[in-house]
Amino acid sequence: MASSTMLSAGLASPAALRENTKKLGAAAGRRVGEFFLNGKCSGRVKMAVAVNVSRFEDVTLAPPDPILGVSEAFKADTSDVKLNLGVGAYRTEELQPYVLNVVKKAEKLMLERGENKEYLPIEGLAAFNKVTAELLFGADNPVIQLGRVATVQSLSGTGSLRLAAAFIQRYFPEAKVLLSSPTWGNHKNIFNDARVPWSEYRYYDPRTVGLDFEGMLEDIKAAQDGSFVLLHGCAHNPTGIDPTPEQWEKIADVIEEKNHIPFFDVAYQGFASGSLDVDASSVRTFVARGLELFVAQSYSKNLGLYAERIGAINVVCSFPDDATRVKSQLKRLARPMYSNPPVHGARIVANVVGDPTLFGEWKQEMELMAGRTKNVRQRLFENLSEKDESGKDWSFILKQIGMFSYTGLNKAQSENMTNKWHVYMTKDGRISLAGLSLSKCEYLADAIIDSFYNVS
Ligand code: PLA
Repeated sequence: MASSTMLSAGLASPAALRENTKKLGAAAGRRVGEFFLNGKCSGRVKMAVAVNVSRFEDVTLAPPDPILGVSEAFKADTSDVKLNLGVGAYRTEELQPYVLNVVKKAEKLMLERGENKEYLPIEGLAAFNKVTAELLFGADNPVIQLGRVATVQSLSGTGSLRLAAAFIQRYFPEAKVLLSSPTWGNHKNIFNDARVPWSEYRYYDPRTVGLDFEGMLEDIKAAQDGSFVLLHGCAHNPTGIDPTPEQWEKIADVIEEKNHIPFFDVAYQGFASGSLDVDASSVRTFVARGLELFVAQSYSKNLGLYAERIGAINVVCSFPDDATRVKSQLKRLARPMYSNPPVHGARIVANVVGDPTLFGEWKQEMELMAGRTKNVRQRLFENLSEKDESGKDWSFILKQIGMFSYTGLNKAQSENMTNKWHVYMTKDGRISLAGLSLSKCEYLADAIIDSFYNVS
């Protein structure tokens, strides 16, 4: 059958081919219009009718991703001194990627057990879901004991956020999401693609290079009741500026007063302070007040599982019954999106967190990663302070926490960092300290000072 079809297509006259293409184009056009893109879509493709005209003519070239695109540009640079401070990925002092020893040990165990590769259930690996919620809320937290949390393993932090966004779009169609200004760039893409409207609340104050706490509270207060408020659980990306415990309480007061729904993005638990519990304290503060909330979790950074795509979405509900229904709908949304999540990383997390020895070793390795990042932060501050003859106060770098430093460099200055100094970073002035070594701090300080004072 197949070969005869191919043969007849091969022998068809050009006119017949054109006619066929026209029919195909028309049929495809209907399908696109009626079924796949029901409603408005800015990127709609006009169907081509002639053989030598591409159907993809109207597809415009997307710009490189502001974060992941930096790694692509870095790879293409042949300079010896180049430095990739773009994406938040931990490197050793030798600037090499790091696979945690506990991950290697867990993988060895998995290999010995000869585990299979069958599909996971839609909600993911049960052992993973159990430990991930415990790690976040604390194993003895009543919300866990009472079965008030719907936990679904998803495709790392991003996929978990996207799944929750689809849930919000379906069940809270009137609601808006409030995002900090600035925030991780992909948040906007995620909610845009899920067709969830968003607006921003003030967060960063360039005058103090700190938190605009009053502005933040004012904007959260001014938003329509019942909005979702996206909060970075710890190590705010890109600023590295977190509220203090007292400020978190005040934020919770306003959110409670306005009947808003907190939505935490926890991408750096354990990586900010070096302690899993300290970094989860913002979330736990809100849970202790009996609030309903969402938390997206990621194991990319704290366990170095970047490419394994391991994370979860947790929805804390008022009653166990709600949690059961919410979970069933999260599964309903996940099934046509990606069917079910990957097993390999989920087993690694379950083995590491579920085994007291490996768990202890993980905490040590996490302290080591967070510690190295802090040392680099300190050294960069010292180098900048020594080299800068103007007496500018660079201590804001020390007040920031986590993988990143928000340098205050503008777009042109950040471009100078890359074009002149081969320092790859995002154009908002963010640098990943986790990708920096002590020995490169001096070079980086020279680059920052040159860009800061010689480029406006
Ligand atoms: N949320 C925040 C706040 C993040 O910073 C990141 C990752 C994620 C979620 C998603 O991570 P995951 O999907 O890998 O779990 N941000 C990185 C990488 C580290 C990125 O942009 O994808 C960054 O460089 O900002």
